[in-house]
Amino acid sequence: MNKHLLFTLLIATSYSTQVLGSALVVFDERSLQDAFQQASYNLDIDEIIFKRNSHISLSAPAIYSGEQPITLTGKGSTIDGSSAGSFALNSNLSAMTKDGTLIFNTAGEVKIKNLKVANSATRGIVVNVPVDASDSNISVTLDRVTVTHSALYGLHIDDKADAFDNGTTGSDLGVYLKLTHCTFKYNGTGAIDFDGIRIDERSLGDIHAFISNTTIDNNGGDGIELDEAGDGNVEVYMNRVSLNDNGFYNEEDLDDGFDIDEADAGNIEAILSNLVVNNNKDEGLDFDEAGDGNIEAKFKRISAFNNNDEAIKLDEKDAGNIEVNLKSVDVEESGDDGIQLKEIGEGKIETDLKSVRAINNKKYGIKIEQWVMEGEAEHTEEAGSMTLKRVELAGNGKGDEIKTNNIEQN
Ligand SMILES: [Ca+2]
Ligand SMILES: [Ca+2]
Ligand SMILES: [Ca+2]
Ligand SMILES: [Ca+2]
Repeated sequence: MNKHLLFTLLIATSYSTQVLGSALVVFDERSLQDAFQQASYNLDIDEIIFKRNSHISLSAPAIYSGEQPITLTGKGSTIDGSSAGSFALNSNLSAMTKDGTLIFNTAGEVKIKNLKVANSATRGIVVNVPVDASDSNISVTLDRVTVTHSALYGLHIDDKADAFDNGTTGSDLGVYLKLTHCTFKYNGTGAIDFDGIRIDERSLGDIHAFISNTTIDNNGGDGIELDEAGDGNVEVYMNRVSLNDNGFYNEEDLDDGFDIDEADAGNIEAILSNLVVNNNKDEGLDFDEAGDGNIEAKFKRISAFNNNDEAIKLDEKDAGNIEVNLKSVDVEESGDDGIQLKEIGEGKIETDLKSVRAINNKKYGIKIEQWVMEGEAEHTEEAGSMTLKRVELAGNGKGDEIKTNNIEQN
């Protein structure tokens, strides 16, 4: 498209939207909807800039379906999504909807800065991965973004090919998520099983999540769930994150602070530091790995108090090992074990605990079990190992020894 034609087109279609180079300036619903539409067909538009501290109520979802990378520069603005779409409850009280307040149907990079999305009638921010997308991974970067009081997910990145997900159909791409200085609170309070943050990654591709200085509290489902199936890993790095008071919405099946489900080939690799994980209604950290692949975890300076089930639970199945390194980890007042590591199938556990405290947990303070088949009477594989330095257990319901199966202390 030549520049003159583009200019004419922008003038013709943007009576309510200001144009600033390759960016559009928005301040109300009409200009915002306009900007999303224009950016969806005009590859030259790569940024939508909000007038500082705008308050915009949407009466319908704003949908971006362009191919190019897009940046939303919020400048402290708030989008109210209380009238942007709706959902239907099905018979098991789960929700079906394609709606969200801000929807991005794109494999282009999505960046959002300094914006609040509040009161969404369905989901807050949604990124749908096109099923035929290829090239580079989906990339979503949020900085100083707050998503609160969404009825369903706060943030949803969806790589499932259809709503009747059979667990494996999705794009060949993976998902890269970066969150800095973000807040996800009070989401998932309109139907069961909706999380503050949810990534569904299917078919080929990894989930890479980098999250720092972020608050993920008081969400009805899990605070954050990373759900990966098909070939590919879940690789997560968190620093200075709170995961408190999540999982209360469905009393029949309560939810966690942080849930990872990794299936088929691939590892869970988690480096977590400076986390507070309190008062979640199921587990605090609940990581499940199945199929070929390992759990590799390094946790440092984590406190997890008063979670209703285990504070930290790592479960590895089928071929693969658990390698866990815990340093300055404090688990107290859990409703089950404080820390539970369980390895089933071919593979071993190697664990290194330094300055770990497990106090007043209802069952074991620490349980580390390596099996081929859970409950087998005889050990048929080489024992796993644990290395302990300054490990303190006290007041735990089933005693203050570490409970093990086929683990030798170094
Ligand atoms: Ca994929
Ligand atoms: Ca996998
Ligand atoms: Ca495995
Ligand atoms: Ca094993």
